[in-house]
Amino acid sequence: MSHHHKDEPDSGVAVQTARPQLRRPPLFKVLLLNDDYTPMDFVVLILQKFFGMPMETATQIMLHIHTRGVGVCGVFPKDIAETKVARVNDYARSHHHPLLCTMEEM
Ligand code: TYC
Repeated sequence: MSHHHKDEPDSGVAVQTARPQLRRPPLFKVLLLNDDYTPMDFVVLILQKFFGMPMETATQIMLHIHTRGVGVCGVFPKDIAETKVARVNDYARSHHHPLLCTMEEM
């Protein structure tokens, strides 16, 4: 049972073929910025609460940010990174700290 009829004109509908390769979604670094006012303990708490770090790792990262000005909290797909940034900034603001969280494409 063929669908092809030689008398039938071409419908003109084009069907596009899919890309042969699936591309990995872009990744984003979530960053914390240093400031002069946010308490060190609060930054350590943030790194534990939102990024699942143990206290020792969180302390090392916090001290890196304090010394160098900026540090990476983790690497995530865009939507996850955006959610982390929003939640960290909301949490910091709700505790009246100026701590700033941002993201950057890798
Ligand atoms: N610099 C702050 C202080 O001396 C501590 C701090 C660390 C603030 C990391 C922000 O992302 C930060 N209290």
